[in-house]
Amino acid sequence: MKKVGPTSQTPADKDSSTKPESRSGNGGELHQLAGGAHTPLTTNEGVGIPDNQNSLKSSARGPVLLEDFILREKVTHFDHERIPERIVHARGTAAHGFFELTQSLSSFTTAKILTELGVKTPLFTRISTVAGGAGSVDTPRDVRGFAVKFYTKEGNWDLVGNNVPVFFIQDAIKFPDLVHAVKMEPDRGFPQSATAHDNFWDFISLTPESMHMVMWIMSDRTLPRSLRMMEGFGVHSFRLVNAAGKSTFVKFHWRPKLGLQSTIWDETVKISGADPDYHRRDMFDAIQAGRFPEWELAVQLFTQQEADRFPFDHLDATKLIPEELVPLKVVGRMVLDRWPDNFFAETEQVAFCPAHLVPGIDFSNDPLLQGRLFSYLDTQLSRLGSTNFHQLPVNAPKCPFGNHQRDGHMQMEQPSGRVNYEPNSLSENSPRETSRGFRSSAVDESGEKGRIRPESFADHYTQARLFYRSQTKHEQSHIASALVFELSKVEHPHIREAMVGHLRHIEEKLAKRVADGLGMPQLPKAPVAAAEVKEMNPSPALQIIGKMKDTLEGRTVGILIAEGSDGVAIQAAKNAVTDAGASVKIVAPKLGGTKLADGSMMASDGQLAGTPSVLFDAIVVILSAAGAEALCKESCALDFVRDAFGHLKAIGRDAGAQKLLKRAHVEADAGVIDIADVKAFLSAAKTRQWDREVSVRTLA
Ligand code: HDD
Repeated sequence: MKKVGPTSQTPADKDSSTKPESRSGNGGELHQLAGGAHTPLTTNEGVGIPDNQNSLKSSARGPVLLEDFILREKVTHFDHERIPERIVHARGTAAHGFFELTQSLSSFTTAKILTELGVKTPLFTRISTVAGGAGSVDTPRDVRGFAVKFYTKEGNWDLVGNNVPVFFIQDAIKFPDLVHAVKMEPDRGFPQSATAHDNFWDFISLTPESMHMVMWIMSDRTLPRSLRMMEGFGVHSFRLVNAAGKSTFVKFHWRPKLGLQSTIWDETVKISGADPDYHRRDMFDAIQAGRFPEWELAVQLFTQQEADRFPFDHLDATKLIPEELVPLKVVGRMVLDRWPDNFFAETEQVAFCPAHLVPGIDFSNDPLLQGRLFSYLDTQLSRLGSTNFHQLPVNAPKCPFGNHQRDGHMQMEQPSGRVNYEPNSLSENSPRETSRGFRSSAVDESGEKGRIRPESFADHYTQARLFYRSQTKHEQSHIASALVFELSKVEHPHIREAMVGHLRHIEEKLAKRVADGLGMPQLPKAPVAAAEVKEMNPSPALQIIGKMKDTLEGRTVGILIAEGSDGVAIQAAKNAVTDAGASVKIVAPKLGGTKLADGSMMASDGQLAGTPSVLFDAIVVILSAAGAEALCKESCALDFVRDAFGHLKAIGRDAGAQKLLKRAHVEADAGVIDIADVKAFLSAAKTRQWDREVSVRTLA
């Protein structure tokens, strides 16, 4: 048989003794890296691999031999590349960064991370969706997980929260039911990453304690524009414990430097198709560009006596403490400034656990939190496969640590010496108890043991009402419309009716809007409420619109151009937008180059058909008459402007673009601006044209 020359993409190293005797060709045109010394490719046992293109065969066209240990090792490893994905929060994006304390809490806690001003504590933050699988899209309507691992000097502290300050259920024993109900239905395997189905709403309609959370998930909070424009919450009350052993309750809040911003439903649906990795890419791009995502850490501190006066029980995770009742105190900042080197090793293998606390911080008796303390460690054992997962670099503390726990699957440490127990008299240096260790705060507990839900947890509607009434009218319309959308996907009428019945306790007008949107002939009966629904003062801090920042920072403006566009106008718009802190992307029918009016060529960042306006916060359209004429025949160009209009975005345009706008039925309004008045455009681009909404869609 004729022997053919080497075909590998990377040339084998210079040692001719490793050259294979025989290889069949697979095309010799592959790009080869320039010669020089290469890291030799080896098996996991360190044996050099001379041919990474062909398996070992009995003859050139004969069967593959079982003795090919190189093939078997490689394929076996590949077969086991995936580990079980997280049962919830499988889809996540993470980054490294630091926390810097700006205001000491030394009178409340001994935790160094909260008392040492100016010290930068390294951290790893993972933000996730909850319901979808690891490969699901970034932008379903879903709560976002917000988990931070602080590598403090006194051990790892994990603050494992969400972008919503309350939760669906009051007791951890209901979590498996909640998650089963929200995930794909077990017989049919759909829907992926969506609450709009019977099982979810069936469970919810039978779980009145979830009504407050329902208001949050139906709001635009679950449609964040960017992970950088979301709040985060520790949800539960925790305790801070000072040197005297005195404890103070605390709630943790993350507040984004860029302010809050969400998308709207129709836009979100389209983003999912246009860029399934929209949020991950946005975070990656921001970090690569040095625009580091940043949040303030704020705390709400309160004593037991103050808690006793709240008109709700702060140990109930379906309740929040309005900022107007206990103000937020900003104590530090988190900056995410480094993308992980390897997605699997870090983002996938990071193991958070609410039980990871440091001295000076302690748990409260919130029964949901208490159940979580067990669940997370347990899940890592099946997900990461070993009790030694804490040794993985992303999970290992960055302070010295050691004990006498030994062995187990994938033990990476190699402890030396005779002693593996404590106390012992044989080793001076083996780990011993430390007076600086974690101490639980001394809390007096008494009462009868039992499976009891306290009376103080019985009110399920007051804070749902508080949330709804605190919203602007636009946000209220979005909540009502989201409920209509979700419940319209529910096949069983009794579930829809049960849900509308609950809404009557929250706000009669909301129930009517939803019933009307669903075409219900009459309002269903409200269920019996377990406790009187009380009035609370509205809390504007619960709005998104009220918390948007008057800035273009972190936003992106898309400029649509075509053959013959005015290069001077494009450049002027580009400069003004970038000066205002936003990024610009040029969109054109062709990627490589567009011939402008002056004959020069301009490359674009996105090809029109694959770069719809849903990817931008505002758009500018600069076209020649001929360019506009040509684009009028392109549905993607018509969608570009029509969607920007429908999604309430500012549209800057020159005279030539008018024709395209007209063909797309884009009406002139306060947000459609001649780009010559670039100041007016910039100011409109910082927000949405909320008043336009009634002209573009019927909301419930
Ligand atoms: Fe949970 C993951 C947040 C209740 C059981 N949870 C997980 C993650 C976040 C949260 C952000 C992803 C962490 C990561 O990025 O790896 N979970 C919450 C919040 C809750 C909550 C804010 C309520 C306030 N969770 C909760 C309960 C239980 C769990 C009541 C069980 C009784 N959660 C888990 C879990 C997960 C998890 C199954 C899946 C993957 C993991 O832990 O590591 O154990």
